[in-house]
Amino acid sequence: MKKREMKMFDKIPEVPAAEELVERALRRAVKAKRALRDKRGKERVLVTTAANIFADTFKNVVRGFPNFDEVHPFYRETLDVLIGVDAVRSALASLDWAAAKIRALSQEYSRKMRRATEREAVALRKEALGRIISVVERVERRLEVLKEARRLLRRLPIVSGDEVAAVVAGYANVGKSSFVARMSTAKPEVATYPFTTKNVSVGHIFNGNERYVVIDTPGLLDRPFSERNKIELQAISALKHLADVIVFILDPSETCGYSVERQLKLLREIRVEFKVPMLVILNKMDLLETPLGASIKTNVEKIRSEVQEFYEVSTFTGKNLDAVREKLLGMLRTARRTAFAVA
Ligand SMILES: Nc1nc2c(ncn2[C@@H]2O[C@H](COP(=O)(O)OP(=O)(O)O)[C@@H](O)[C@H]2O)c(=O)[nH]1
Ligand SMILES: [Mg+2]
Repeated sequence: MKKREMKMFDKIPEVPAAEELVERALRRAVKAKRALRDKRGKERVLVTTAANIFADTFKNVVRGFPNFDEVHPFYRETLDVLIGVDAVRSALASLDWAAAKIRALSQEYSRKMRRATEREAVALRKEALGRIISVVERVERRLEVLKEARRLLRRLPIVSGDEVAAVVAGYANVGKSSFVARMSTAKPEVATYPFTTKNVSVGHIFNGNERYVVIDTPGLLDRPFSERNKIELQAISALKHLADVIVFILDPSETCGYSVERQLKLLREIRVEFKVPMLVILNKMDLLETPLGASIKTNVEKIRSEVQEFYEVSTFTGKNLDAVREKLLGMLRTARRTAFAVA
């Protein structure tokens, strides 16, 4: 996986808490002061060093955040649901304001201190630091918002705006994770999805120079929507931005614990909700050779009466997985072309 994309939100520097930042700035200012001999110079350097640390920290945070008009809608929507894009934007604007205000104060006092006596310089330094720190305190809440936004963004599954992704759906235990592991070369990365406590795993399918994402979302696309709470529905809604193709896995052996009827009901729901091309896969076909064979055959016919095209595979034996891979690559390629045509 390419570093550039993997580290998408790593550009955002750590956002310190106000108190921690004040402490750090004062400590460094005191250190800088020691290097000077002239008393008035010492007082001035205390102010300018602390001010620079505050202003630089704020500026770096502002610069590190992505432009939310340009990020993948998945990130924007997730951030919006959990924190609010407007809250983040206005927090960034506040930091911008604070940085400018602090620089202005630093210059103003620095000028005054050059003309002051030693005693006046001490008083001016106290006054300057007091005013500067009160600006920092005014953005305390904003820093908390940004700290939270950064934490959230860095925990999200990694998909860059120009990547094409297949999202895997189907009831629990039908073989979704086994399928992702079989399709993607690298060991899938696991990220905790912030809406739920569930893990999302992101694998990649490589084919020559092509690269696509396969996303497994356990706990999200494995139950009917009617059984969902609000948070889960929001998560699913955000996921819609990620999915260019849905891979829907059915288990006609029903060893997953769900009847084929229920599985087909979920398939219909997801087809309606996602409105993207769907690849239907029947897994565990190795069990045809077992006593379950007869009921599997019956279930395959049930599926056939509803689904025009599907692949019968086994992630255990690898049966038909090459054909599925080719088919999936074709669908992802088409999705990419469509995306480019729209853009
Ligand atoms: N017989 C058989 N069992 C399978 C196959 N694929 C997965 N399983 C089993 O089904 C169970 C669920 O698989 P998993 O990939 O974790 O399903 P998920 O919950 O949909 O991610 C596990 O016990 C697997 O060993 C298959 O092709 N054949
Ligand atoms: Mg799984």
